[in-house]
Amino acid sequence: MTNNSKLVELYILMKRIRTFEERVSELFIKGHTAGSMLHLSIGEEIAAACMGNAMQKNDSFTTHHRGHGIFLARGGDPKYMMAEIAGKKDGYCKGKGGSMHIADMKLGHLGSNAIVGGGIPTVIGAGLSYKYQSLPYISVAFFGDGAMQQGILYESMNLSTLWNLPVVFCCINNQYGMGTKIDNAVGYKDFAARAKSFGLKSLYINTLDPEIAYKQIKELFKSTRNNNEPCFIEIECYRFLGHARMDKSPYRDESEESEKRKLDPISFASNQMIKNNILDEADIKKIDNDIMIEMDKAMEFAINSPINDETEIFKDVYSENDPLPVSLDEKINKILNN
Ligand SMILES: Cc1ncc(C[n+]2csc(CCOP(=O)(O)OP(=O)(O)O)c2C)c(N)n1
Repeated sequence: MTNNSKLVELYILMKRIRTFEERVSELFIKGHTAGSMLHLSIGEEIAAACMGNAMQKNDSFTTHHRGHGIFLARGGDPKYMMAEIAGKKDGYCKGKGGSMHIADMKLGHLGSNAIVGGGIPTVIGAGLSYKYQSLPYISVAFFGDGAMQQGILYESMNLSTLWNLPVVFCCINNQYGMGTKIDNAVGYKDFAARAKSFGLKSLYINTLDPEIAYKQIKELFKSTRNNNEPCFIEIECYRFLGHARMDKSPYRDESEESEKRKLDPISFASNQMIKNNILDEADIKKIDNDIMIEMDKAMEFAINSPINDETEIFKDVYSENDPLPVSLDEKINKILNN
Protein backbone atom coordinates (compact mmCIF):
# COMPACT_ATOMS: atom_id res chain seq x y z
CA MET A 1 0.00 0.00 0.00
CA THR A 2 1.30 3.45 -0.84
CA ASN A 3 0.51 6.38 1.36
CA ASN A 4 -1.73 8.80 -0.48
CA SER A 5 -3.52 10.36 2.41
CA LYS A 6 -5.15 13.23 0.47
CA LEU A 7 -7.14 10.90 -1.79
CA VAL A 8 -8.19 8.83 1.23
CA GLU A 9 -9.12 12.00 3.14
CA LEU A 10 -11.24 13.28 0.26
CA TYR A 11 -12.87 9.87 -0.23
CA ILE A 12 -13.83 9.76 3.46
CA LEU A 13 -15.25 13.26 3.27
CA MET A 14 -17.32 12.52 0.17
CA LYS A 15 -18.56 9.25 1.62
CA ARG A 16 -19.50 10.95 4.92
CA ILE A 17 -21.48 13.58 2.98
CA ARG A 18 -23.33 10.96 0.96
CA THR A 19 -24.09 8.73 3.92
CA PHE A 20 -25.20 11.72 5.98
CA GLU A 21 -27.65 12.73 3.26
CA GLU A 22 -28.92 9.18 2.87
CA ARG A 23 -29.72 9.24 6.58
CA VAL A 24 -31.36 12.67 6.22
CA SER A 25 -33.54 11.13 3.56
CA GLU A 26 -34.44 8.32 5.94
CA LEU A 27 -35.21 10.87 8.65
CA PHE A 28 -37.63 12.48 6.21
CA ILE A 29 -39.33 9.18 5.37
CA LYS A 30 -39.69 8.44 9.08
CA GLY A 31 -41.43 11.80 9.48
CA HIS A 32 -38.82 13.41 11.69
CA THR A 33 -37.74 16.35 9.53
CA ALA A 34 -39.01 19.86 10.17
CA GLY A 35 -40.87 20.88 7.00
CA SER A 36 -40.89 19.08 3.68
CA MET A 37 -38.08 20.85 1.84
CA LEU A 38 -34.86 18.88 1.77
CA HIS A 39 -32.27 19.52 -0.92
CA LEU A 40 -29.71 16.75 -1.18
CA SER A 41 -26.36 17.06 -2.93
CA ILE A 42 -25.96 13.37 -3.74
CA GLY A 43 -23.71 13.14 -6.83
CA GLU A 44 -22.17 16.57 -6.20
CA GLU A 45 -19.94 15.62 -3.24
CA ILE A 46 -16.68 16.39 -5.05
CA ALA A 47 -17.46 20.12 -4.90
CA ALA A 48 -18.12 20.37 -1.16
CA ALA A 49 -15.31 17.97 -0.22
CA CYS A 50 -12.56 19.59 -2.30
CA MET A 51 -13.54 23.18 -1.58
CA GLY A 52 -14.11 22.54 2.13
CA ASN A 53 -10.86 20.63 2.48
CA ALA A 54 -8.84 23.31 0.69
CA MET A 55 -10.18 26.01 3.05
CA GLN A 56 -8.47 26.65 6.38
CA LYS A 57 -9.40 27.19 10.00
CA ASN A 58 -11.17 30.54 10.53
CA ASP A 59 -12.15 30.90 6.86
CA SER A 60 -15.85 31.65 6.54
CA PHE A 61 -18.56 30.77 4.04
CA THR A 62 -22.20 31.03 3.09
CA THR A 63 -24.17 28.36 1.27
CA HIS A 64 -27.24 28.02 -0.87
CA HIS A 65 -30.16 25.75 0.03
CA ARG A 66 -28.14 22.61 -0.87
CA GLY A 67 -25.49 23.10 1.78
CA HIS A 68 -25.34 20.05 4.08
CA GLY A 69 -22.21 18.69 2.41
CA ILE A 70 -20.38 22.01 2.55
CA PHE A 71 -20.98 22.36 6.28
CA LEU A 72 -19.86 18.77 6.91
CA ALA A 73 -16.69 19.43 4.93
CA ARG A 74 -16.03 22.47 7.15
CA GLY A 75 -16.30 20.45 10.33
CA GLY A 76 -20.04 20.49 11.01
CA ASP A 77 -20.95 17.79 13.53
CA PRO A 78 -23.45 15.37 11.93
CA LYS A 79 -25.31 14.95 15.24
CA TYR A 80 -26.12 18.64 15.67
CA MET A 81 -26.73 19.08 11.94
CA MET A 82 -29.19 16.19 11.90
CA ALA A 83 -30.91 17.57 15.02
CA GLU A 84 -31.22 20.95 13.29
CA ILE A 85 -32.80 19.31 10.24
CA ALA A 86 -35.21 17.53 12.60
CA GLY A 87 -36.14 20.90 14.17
CA LYS A 88 -34.86 19.78 17.57
CA LYS A 89 -33.38 21.58 20.56
CA ASP A 90 -29.86 20.15 20.09
CA GLY A 91 -29.57 21.50 16.54
CA TYR A 92 -26.98 24.13 15.62
CA CYS A 93 -29.72 26.80 15.68
CA LYS A 94 -31.86 25.02 18.27
CA GLY A 95 -33.92 23.62 15.43
CA LYS A 96 -35.19 27.02 14.30
CA GLY A 97 -33.23 27.11 11.05
CA GLY A 98 -33.81 23.63 9.67
CA SER A 99 -32.10 22.23 6.59
CA MET A 100 -32.00 25.50 4.67
CA HIS A 101 -31.00 27.98 7.38
CA ILE A 102 -28.19 26.41 9.34
CA ALA A 103 -25.47 28.73 10.62
CA ASP A 104 -22.63 28.42 13.12
CA MET A 105 -20.29 31.34 13.66
CA LYS A 106 -17.71 29.18 15.49
CA LEU A 107 -17.10 27.13 12.35
CA GLY A 108 -17.30 30.16 10.06
CA HIS A 109 -20.71 29.20 8.70
CA LEU A 110 -22.29 32.61 8.09
CA GLY A 111 -25.55 31.07 7.00
CA SER A 112 -27.35 28.98 4.42
CA ASN A 113 -29.91 30.87 2.40
CA ALA A 114 -33.11 29.79 0.66
CA ILE A 115 -33.11 32.81 -1.65
CA VAL A 116 -31.18 32.01 -4.82
CA GLY A 117 -28.02 34.16 -4.63
CA GLY A 118 -29.06 35.48 -1.20
CA GLY A 119 -25.90 34.43 0.65
CA ILE A 120 -23.45 35.86 -1.87
CA PRO A 121 -23.14 39.48 -0.64
CA THR A 122 -22.45 38.34 2.93
CA VAL A 123 -18.94 37.22 1.94
CA ILE A 124 -18.20 40.72 0.69
CA GLY A 125 -18.74 42.00 4.23
CA ALA A 126 -16.64 39.17 5.70
CA GLY A 127 -13.86 39.75 3.16
CA LEU A 128 -13.86 43.49 3.87
CA SER A 129 -13.49 42.86 7.59
CA TYR A 130 -10.56 40.46 7.02
CA LYS A 131 -8.85 43.03 4.83
CA TYR A 132 -9.35 45.85 7.32
CA GLN A 133 -8.02 43.76 10.17
CA SER A 134 -5.21 42.26 8.05
CA LEU A 135 -6.43 38.76 8.89
CA PRO A 136 -5.22 35.93 6.64
CA TYR A 137 -8.68 34.46 6.04
CA ILE A 138 -10.87 34.01 3.00
CA SER A 139 -14.65 33.97 2.73
CA VAL A 140 -16.37 31.68 0.23
CA ALA A 141 -19.86 32.02 -1.25
CA PHE A 142 -21.31 28.71 -2.46
CA PHE A 143 -24.23 28.77 -4.87
CA GLY A 144 -25.79 26.86 -7.77
CA ASP A 145 -25.84 27.63 -11.48
CA GLY A 146 -29.26 29.26 -10.96
CA ALA A 147 -27.56 32.09 -9.06
CA MET A 148 -25.38 32.83 -12.12
CA GLN A 149 -28.44 34.60 -13.48
CA GLN A 150 -28.95 36.78 -10.36
CA GLY A 151 -27.90 40.44 -10.34
CA ILE A 152 -26.60 40.30 -6.76
CA LEU A 153 -23.78 38.01 -7.90
CA TYR A 154 -22.47 40.63 -10.32
CA GLU A 155 -22.85 43.48 -7.82
CA SER A 156 -20.79 41.38 -5.41
CA MET A 157 -18.18 40.46 -8.04
CA ASN A 158 -17.79 44.12 -8.88
CA LEU A 159 -17.19 45.11 -5.25
CA SER A 160 -14.77 42.22 -4.75
CA THR A 161 -12.41 43.49 -7.44
CA LEU A 162 -13.04 47.18 -6.72
CA TRP A 163 -11.93 46.68 -3.11
CA ASN A 164 -9.56 43.73 -3.70
CA LEU A 165 -11.17 41.36 -1.21
CA PRO A 166 -10.13 37.85 -0.13
CA VAL A 167 -13.36 36.27 -1.34
CA VAL A 168 -14.21 33.27 -3.50
CA PHE A 169 -17.35 32.78 -5.58
CA CYS A 170 -18.00 29.06 -6.03
CA CYS A 171 -20.68 27.91 -8.46
CA ILE A 172 -21.67 24.26 -8.07
CA ASN A 173 -23.10 23.68 -11.51
CA ASN A 174 -25.36 20.61 -11.23
CA GLN A 175 -27.03 21.31 -14.61
CA TYR A 176 -30.50 22.05 -13.22
CA GLY A 177 -32.39 24.87 -11.50
CA MET A 178 -35.39 23.02 -10.06
CA GLY A 179 -36.97 21.37 -13.15
CA THR A 180 -35.24 23.58 -15.71
CA LYS A 181 -32.19 22.28 -17.52
CA ILE A 182 -29.37 24.77 -17.81
CA ASP A 183 -29.69 24.70 -21.64
CA ASN A 184 -33.18 26.17 -21.30
CA ALA A 185 -32.18 28.88 -18.86
CA VAL A 186 -28.76 30.19 -19.81
CA GLY A 187 -27.78 31.88 -23.08
CA TYR A 188 -24.04 32.07 -22.47
CA LYS A 189 -22.68 29.20 -20.42
CA ASP A 190 -19.02 30.16 -20.11
CA PHE A 191 -19.37 31.29 -16.51
CA ALA A 192 -15.62 31.60 -16.00
CA ALA A 193 -15.50 34.11 -18.87
CA ARG A 194 -18.25 36.15 -17.22
CA ALA A 195 -16.27 36.25 -13.97
CA LYS A 196 -13.06 37.16 -15.83
CA SER A 197 -14.83 40.14 -17.34
CA PHE A 198 -15.24 41.45 -13.78
CA GLY A 199 -11.49 41.08 -13.23
CA LEU A 200 -11.66 37.84 -11.23
CA LYS A 201 -9.24 34.97 -11.55
CA SER A 202 -11.35 32.06 -12.79
CA LEU A 203 -11.22 28.30 -12.67
CA TYR A 204 -13.46 25.76 -14.40
CA ILE A 205 -13.35 22.27 -12.89
CA ASN A 206 -14.83 19.29 -14.70
CA THR A 207 -13.35 16.10 -13.31
CA LEU A 208 -14.30 13.11 -11.21
CA ASP A 209 -10.84 13.02 -9.67
CA PRO A 210 -10.99 14.79 -6.29
CA GLU A 211 -7.21 15.09 -6.05
CA ILE A 212 -7.04 17.06 -9.28
CA ALA A 213 -9.90 19.32 -8.22
CA TYR A 214 -8.39 19.82 -4.76
CA LYS A 215 -4.95 20.78 -6.11
CA GLN A 216 -6.38 23.32 -8.56
CA ILE A 217 -8.52 24.92 -5.86
CA LYS A 218 -5.72 25.01 -3.30
CA GLU A 219 -3.41 26.69 -5.80
CA LEU A 220 -5.98 29.35 -6.68
CA PHE A 221 -6.70 30.10 -3.02
CA LYS A 222 -3.07 31.20 -2.51
CA SER A 223 -3.45 34.52 -4.32
CA THR A 224 -6.88 35.13 -2.75
CA ARG A 225 -5.51 34.57 0.74
CA ASN A 226 -2.12 36.22 0.33
CA ASN A 227 -2.80 39.03 -2.15
CA ASN A 228 -6.52 39.76 -1.70
CA GLU A 229 -7.24 38.63 -5.25
CA PRO A 230 -10.88 37.48 -5.42
CA CYS A 231 -11.62 34.48 -7.58
CA PHE A 232 -14.41 32.46 -9.19
CA ILE A 233 -14.61 28.67 -9.36
CA GLU A 234 -17.18 26.67 -11.31
CA ILE A 235 -17.40 22.97 -10.49
CA GLU A 236 -19.40 20.94 -12.96
CA CYS A 237 -21.32 17.95 -11.62
CA TYR A 238 -24.77 16.32 -11.75
CA ARG A 239 -27.63 16.30 -9.26
CA PHE A 240 -28.37 12.56 -9.00
CA LEU A 241 -31.78 13.07 -7.32
CA GLY A 242 -34.65 15.49 -7.74
CA HIS A 243 -34.47 19.17 -6.76
CA ALA A 244 -35.95 18.48 -3.33
CA ARG A 245 -37.01 15.34 -1.53
CA MET A 246 -40.53 15.32 -3.07
CA ASP A 247 -39.33 15.84 -6.65
CA LYS A 248 -39.17 12.66 -8.74
CA SER A 249 -37.60 14.49 -11.73
CA PRO A 250 -40.42 13.99 -14.28
CA TYR A 251 -38.74 16.61 -16.48
CA ARG A 252 -35.75 14.43 -17.41
CA ASP A 253 -35.29 10.99 -18.95
CA GLU A 254 -34.39 7.99 -16.88
CA SER A 255 -31.70 7.19 -19.45
CA GLU A 256 -30.09 10.58 -18.83
CA GLU A 257 -30.10 9.92 -15.10
CA SER A 258 -28.66 6.44 -15.37
CA GLU A 259 -25.90 7.60 -17.74
CA LYS A 260 -24.97 10.55 -15.54
CA ARG A 261 -25.05 8.51 -12.35
CA LYS A 262 -22.19 6.48 -13.79
CA LEU A 263 -20.13 9.64 -13.34
CA ASP A 264 -19.90 9.18 -9.60
CA PRO A 265 -16.96 10.89 -7.84
CA ILE A 266 -17.16 8.46 -4.92
CA SER A 267 -16.92 5.33 -7.09
CA PHE A 268 -14.15 7.02 -9.05
CA ALA A 269 -12.14 7.71 -5.89
CA SER A 270 -12.67 4.21 -4.57
CA ASN A 271 -11.55 2.62 -7.88
CA GLN A 272 -8.58 4.95 -7.98
CA MET A 273 -7.48 3.89 -4.49
CA ILE A 274 -7.68 0.21 -5.40
CA LYS A 275 -6.01 0.67 -8.80
CA ASN A 276 -3.10 2.58 -7.29
CA ASN A 277 -2.67 0.21 -4.36
CA ILE A 278 -3.55 2.87 -1.82
CA LEU A 279 -6.27 0.85 -0.09
CA ASP A 280 -7.81 -2.53 -0.83
CA GLU A 281 -11.50 -3.44 -0.88
CA ALA A 282 -11.48 -4.58 2.73
CA ASP A 283 -9.98 -1.25 3.88
CA ILE A 284 -12.66 0.66 1.99
CA LYS A 285 -15.42 -1.53 3.39
CA LYS A 286 -14.15 -0.80 6.89
CA ILE A 287 -14.15 2.97 6.22
CA ASP A 288 -17.68 2.79 4.78
CA ASN A 289 -18.89 0.78 7.73
CA ASP A 290 -17.43 3.21 10.28
CA ILE A 291 -19.11 6.08 8.45
CA MET A 292 -22.41 4.23 8.44
CA ILE A 293 -22.18 3.75 12.20
CA GLU A 294 -21.33 7.46 12.68
CA MET A 295 -24.33 8.60 10.63
CA ASP A 296 -26.71 6.05 12.17
CA LYS A 297 -25.75 7.45 15.57
CA ALA A 298 -26.34 11.01 14.32
CA MET A 299 -29.81 10.03 13.13
CA GLU A 300 -30.64 8.38 16.44
CA PHE A 301 -29.35 11.45 18.27
CA ALA A 302 -31.65 13.70 16.22
CA ILE A 303 -34.67 11.47 16.75
CA ASN A 304 -34.07 11.36 20.51
CA SER A 305 -33.25 15.06 20.88
CA PRO A 306 -36.02 16.97 22.71
CA ILE A 307 -38.26 19.51 21.03
CA ASN A 308 -38.28 23.12 22.21
CA ASP A 309 -40.88 24.14 24.73
CA GLU A 310 -43.24 26.99 23.89
CA THR A 311 -41.17 29.74 25.47
CA GLU A 312 -38.06 28.73 23.53
CA ILE A 313 -39.73 28.50 20.13
CA PHE A 314 -40.02 32.25 19.60
CA LYS A 315 -36.76 33.22 21.34
CA ASP A 316 -34.16 34.73 18.94
CA VAL A 317 -36.97 34.99 16.37
CA TYR A 318 -39.00 37.98 17.59
CA SER A 319 -37.76 40.95 19.63
CA GLU A 320 -38.30 40.49 23.34
CA ASN A 321 -40.61 43.51 23.39
CA ASP A 322 -42.88 42.16 20.65
CA PRO A 323 -46.03 40.31 21.67
CA LEU A 324 -45.76 36.59 20.97
CA PRO A 325 -47.59 35.47 17.83
CA VAL A 326 -50.95 33.75 18.32
CA SER A 327 -52.25 30.87 16.26
CA LEU A 328 -54.89 31.37 13.58
CA ASP A 329 -57.35 29.31 15.66
CA GLU A 330 -56.88 31.61 18.63
CA LYS A 331 -57.37 34.69 16.43
CA ILE A 332 -60.59 33.30 14.91
CA ASN A 333 -61.95 32.26 18.29
CA LYS A 334 -61.24 35.71 19.69
CA ILE A 335 -63.19 37.35 16.83
CA LEU A 336 -66.08 34.87 17.15
CA ASN A 337 -66.32 35.32 20.89
CA ASN A 338 -66.46 39.11 20.73
C1 LIG B 1 -34.66 34.60 -5.88
C2 LIG B 1 -35.30 33.24 -5.93
N1 LIG B 1 -35.95 32.87 -7.05
C3 LIG B 1 -36.53 31.64 -7.12
C4 LIG B 1 -36.47 30.79 -6.05
C5 LIG B 1 -37.08 29.39 -6.14
N2 LIG B 1 -35.98 28.42 -6.26
C6 LIG B 1 -35.57 27.71 -5.19
S1 LIG B 1 -34.28 26.72 -5.56
C7 LIG B 1 -34.31 27.18 -7.17
C8 LIG B 1 -33.33 26.59 -8.17
C9 LIG B 1 -31.96 26.98 -7.85
O1 LIG B 1 -31.07 26.34 -8.73
P1 LIG B 1 -29.54 26.46 -8.50
O2 LIG B 1 -29.20 27.83 -8.05
O3 LIG B 1 -28.88 25.97 -9.73
O4 LIG B 1 -29.25 25.50 -7.27
P2 LIG B 1 -29.54 23.94 -7.17
O5 LIG B 1 -30.91 23.81 -6.59
O6 LIG B 1 -29.45 23.37 -8.52
O7 LIG B 1 -28.51 23.41 -6.26
C10 LIG B 1 -35.29 28.13 -7.40
C11 LIG B 1 -35.57 28.75 -8.70
C12 LIG B 1 -35.80 31.23 -4.90
N3 LIG B 1 -35.68 30.46 -3.83
N4 LIG B 1 -35.19 32.45 -4.87
